Amino acid sequence: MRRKTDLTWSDVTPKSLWLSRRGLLAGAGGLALGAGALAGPAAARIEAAKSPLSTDEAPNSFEDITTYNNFYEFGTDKGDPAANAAALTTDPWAIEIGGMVDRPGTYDLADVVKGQPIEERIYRFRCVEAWSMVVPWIGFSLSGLLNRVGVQSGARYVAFETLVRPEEMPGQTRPILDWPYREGLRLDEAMHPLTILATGLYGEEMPKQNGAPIRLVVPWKYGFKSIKSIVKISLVADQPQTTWNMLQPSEYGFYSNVNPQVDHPRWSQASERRIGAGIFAGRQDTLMFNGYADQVASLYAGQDLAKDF
Ligand SMILES: Nc1nc2c(c(=O)[nH]1)N[C@H]1C(S)=C(S)[C@@H](COP(=O)(O)O)O[C@H]1N2
Ligand SMILES: [Mo]
Repeated sequence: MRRKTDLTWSDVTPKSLWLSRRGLLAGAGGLALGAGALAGPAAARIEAAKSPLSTDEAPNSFEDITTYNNFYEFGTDKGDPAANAAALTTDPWAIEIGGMVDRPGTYDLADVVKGQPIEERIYRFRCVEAWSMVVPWIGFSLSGLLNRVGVQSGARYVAFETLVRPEEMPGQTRPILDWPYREGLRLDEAMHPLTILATGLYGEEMPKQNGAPIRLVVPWKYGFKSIKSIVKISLVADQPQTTWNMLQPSEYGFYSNVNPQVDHPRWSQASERRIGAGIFAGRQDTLMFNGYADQVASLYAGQDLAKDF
């Protein structure tokens, strides 16, 4: 366990130094991590290879990423997850993988991760509420896991569910959302190399407020698609029910691709506020598919994205 007083190097290292150190380590063999010597007592480090899929935009600070969160199981204020998530038991952890797969079962977390190449993926992250961050995730491509369990030919979608445990998740004692939190992807979206299961960030195990021990990250979609603390993955034939779409289908679509041309009914999606940029920074333009259009636009060829929002 990491004690409150134990700061790790990402807490205490200025971003510029962290970035230059990252560059140095990259030169020294392609591994971004292994900086234990700087750290003193630290949370478990995760070794991760750098990825060409990372952005070179500067990551947000560890503090921004871990204190400004949406995780309604712990409350609806941005500070609630950081205040309440420490109580969540994340070890042991298992994921039930089922539906149209060759090897269904309940897999321990270690077994889920086993054999998957762990990479650092520095991604832009755009919430539907029109704020954004840059996060140095650690994880592996969801496709690697799906290939391992064997996707059967009838499967067209992947459905995900978060843990239900109201004893540890105070938000779940109230009907804020229809628990469990549910999300889903079309199979081609799930198999896309940008789509990852993240087990950490800033080179450390995933902080609980960010979705420990394992969460989805789909960087070209609004943040609510990136479901946290996953306990169930199902391969299914039909488009699954998803939490925000169930709550308000006119406002939150199944696809929820970042799209500056399709506004939310109650606010514009044309621009965004970068968390941590400072009060004088101003808003920045939101990019089609959150800047990942070159990689993902072809998935939606022939679709009307105003209709399939
Ligand atoms: N289980 C669960 N997953 C969730 C949410 C949630 O409330 N519950 N919030 C979503 C939303 S709206 C966003 S913006 C991101 C926030 O991720 P972060 O706190 O790591 O930035 O998590 C998404 N995944
Ligand atoms: Mo969000």
